[in-house]
Amino acid sequence: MTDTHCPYCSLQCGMTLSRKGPRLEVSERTFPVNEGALCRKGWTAAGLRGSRERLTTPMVRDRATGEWSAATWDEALDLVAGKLADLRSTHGADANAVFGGGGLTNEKAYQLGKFARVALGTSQIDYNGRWCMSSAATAGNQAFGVDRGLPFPLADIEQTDVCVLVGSNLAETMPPAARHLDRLRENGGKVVVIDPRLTPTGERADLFLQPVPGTDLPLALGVLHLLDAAGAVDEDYVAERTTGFEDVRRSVAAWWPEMVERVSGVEAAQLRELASLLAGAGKVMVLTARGAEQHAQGTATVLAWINIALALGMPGRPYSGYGCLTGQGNGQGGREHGQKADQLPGYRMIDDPAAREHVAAVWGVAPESIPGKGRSAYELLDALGTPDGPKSLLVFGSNIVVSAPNATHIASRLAALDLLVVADMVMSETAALADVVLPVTQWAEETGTMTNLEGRVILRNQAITPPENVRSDLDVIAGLAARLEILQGLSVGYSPVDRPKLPGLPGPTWSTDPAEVFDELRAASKGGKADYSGITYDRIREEDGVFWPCPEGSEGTPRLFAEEFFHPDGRARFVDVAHRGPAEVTTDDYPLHLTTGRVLAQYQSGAQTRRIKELPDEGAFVEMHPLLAGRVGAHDGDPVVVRTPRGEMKAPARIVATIRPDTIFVPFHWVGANKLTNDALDPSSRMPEFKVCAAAVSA
Ligand SMILES: Nc1nc2c(c(=O)[nH]1)N[C@H]1C(S)=C(S)[C@@H](COP(=O)(O)OP(=O)(O)OC[C@H]3O[C@@H](n4cnc5c(=O)[nH]c(N)nc54)[C@H](O)[C@@H]3O)O[C@H]1N2
Ligand SMILES: Nc1nc2c(c(=O)[nH]1)N[C@H]1C(S)=C(S)[C@@H](COP(=O)(O)OP(=O)(O)OC[C@H]3O[C@@H](n4cnc5c(=O)[nH]c(N)nc54)[C@H](O)[C@@H]3O)O[C@H]1N2
Ligand code: SF4
Ligand SMILES: [Mo]
Repeated sequence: MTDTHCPYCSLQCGMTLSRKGPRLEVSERTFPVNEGALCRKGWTAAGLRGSRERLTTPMVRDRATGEWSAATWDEALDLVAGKLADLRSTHGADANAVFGGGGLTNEKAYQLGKFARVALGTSQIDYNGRWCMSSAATAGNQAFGVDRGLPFPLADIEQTDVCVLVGSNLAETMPPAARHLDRLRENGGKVVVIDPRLTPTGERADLFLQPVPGTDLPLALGVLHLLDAAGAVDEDYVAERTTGFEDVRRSVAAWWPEMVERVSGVEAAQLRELASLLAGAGKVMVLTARGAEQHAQGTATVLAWINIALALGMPGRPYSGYGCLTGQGNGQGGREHGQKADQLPGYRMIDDPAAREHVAAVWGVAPESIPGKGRSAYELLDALGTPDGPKSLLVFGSNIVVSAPNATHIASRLAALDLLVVADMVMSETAALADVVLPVTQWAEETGTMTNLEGRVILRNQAITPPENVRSDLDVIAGLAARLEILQGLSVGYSPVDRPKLPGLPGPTWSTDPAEVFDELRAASKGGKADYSGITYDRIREEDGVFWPCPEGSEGTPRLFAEEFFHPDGRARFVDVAHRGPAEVTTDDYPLHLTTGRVLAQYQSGAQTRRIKELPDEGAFVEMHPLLAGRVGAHDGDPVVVRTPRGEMKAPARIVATIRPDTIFVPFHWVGANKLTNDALDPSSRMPEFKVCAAAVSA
């Protein structure tokens, strides 16, 4: 019996794994985040373990014939490292690129960032978190000076007075968390849900608002307008703990409820109801998720909702404030330790000289050898195989061709590469396009830490030995780094090929032991915003996880902002934001809003969950309102075609009265949805607009 955590979402529910012969069995375990409960995906997570779908040998594909052949690890790693070194010597270090994932452990994310900067010497590394919560991260940094998704434990929800969920379908995307909403209501609190679809989460709401996709920003401006008019602004808090309110106050003055109604489709009366709920509450929590964030105005939208929380004086007060419900298993830790294009471990910035110096010392390299900022995820993929772009891509933990926006275009960029390498447990749709596929261990077969949506660092313990010939990501990284050092003539791993090694630098090490890598990560994060230096595996085991920041000697920090925010002056910032609307507007040819998202039983690109027999694999569908179905002549269950300016897909209609008549919804767990989505990016977070574009549907 091994105590561990679920392989999937950011809740990181505690579970126990036990061996039943060759099989692995999941059973419940008391852990504060899930209190023993798991969703269907968690209960069935061991299903991939014995599955014939598991990759068990490195595979190399012949480009001419398209045929796969099995290779030994030495053959595969020699081939990859040789090609990487060639590309670097011909085109420069930025010819090689790396793509990581928010599902990787902290140890892997850390080592991947270091591998890119030190072993490859490339600036070209980013990860799928750009597609997840990056707009909330950017907004949090701007407003509070730090980005920790939830600045309080999740269970604090139960003690607030009003909880506003903007674009979250938590009842289906983190089901054990829905109990907090239920208990909040039992305690007499109110739940507000804002979503173009009445979801199982919306069904739990005391007040449900159903806006046009992409209009959460004007909604927020309208709410703040009403709060200010009602005298509900906490002037003392605003004066003592924030800056920038006057500009915001001026700009929301124009957002009368009737104007908001015209833009968002939400009735002025409902807006007034929300404002009076908020004005009368002592404690308010505003939580955003992908519905509000995955927009070309995602950062501005989150900032507008943060402005409401600040104006009410909530952040830093008990059971109050703003939070982002991060999505991936390690969505939080994955954005802290350097797999992001502009970042070094400990949430340090790569263009900060002090940060470079600190991290270089831990890595054993010269600060000037660390490259600068690279391209963001979508821009990186978009540049692949172009004259100035990378010629190779190493993918760890993402199924790009299913989950990237404008996916047909991205598939063509992958095809233009000289080398595509995918490390995965299964032959995902992206792995199937690779030149080399490397079979890696999955969660139960390795140890590592994850940081859940609360900023709680938890430990996944290895429960079972991996299949023969399968290696961990840390092994793959170490194997490639060792080969690159030899090929590049770098006995001490000093990265720029053309510079002599500096005396006195020990050079990097590439441990394959997660505990050793974690110790190095602790040192690298020390003094950074996300300081893990006081966290140890033993402490995590004893304390049910430890919240960062946790410098040495600290107990950890479950709740942030009680005294001050993370900006140098200790104050939070109001940021004045304006509404521009979605990047793509509806036209006569494309009269509908298309939005995309999730269903309970599937996870992300479906690479893992579509291979688990116990989970229903129903395929994509097109959710539409009966009025729309009547207009286009669609019948429930019959195929319809959805078109956008980028492509089309065919899937059965699912006719429900719970969606706006002007909006259709397609889940993205199956190939198709992302042939339709728009690759317009948020100007600061570089988040693509997954949640709205213009579409047409026909029967
Ligand atoms: N079952 C399941 N659970 C998951 C995942 C999964 O794939 N499957 N993935 C995990 C990950 S990585 C993430 S990021 C989270 C995501 O968790 P959520 O954000 O809860 O999930 P989504 O379904 O993407 O979007 C939430 C809701 O946003 C609504 N929405 C669409 N457009 C808009 C809009 O313009 N405004 C507003 N207000 N709402 C809008 C959708 O109708 C949807 O109900 O889930 C995590 N949990
Ligand atoms: N249209 C639309 N598109 C979306 C979204 C949306 O709402 N709408 N949401 C976006 C969001 S929020 C997210 S997070 C992304 C997620 O989309 P992806 O980045 O594709 O995420 P996954 O499907 O989880 O892919 C993870 C892959 O890595 C493998 N894997 C899992 N663990 C490991 C590991 O430890 N090591 C290695 N090497 N491989 C591993 C899995 O088998 C799988 O193939 O999708 C985004 N795309
Ligand atoms: S809610 Fe998330 S972490 Fe919990 S069992 Fe389901 S997928 Fe796993
Ligand atoms: Mo996500």
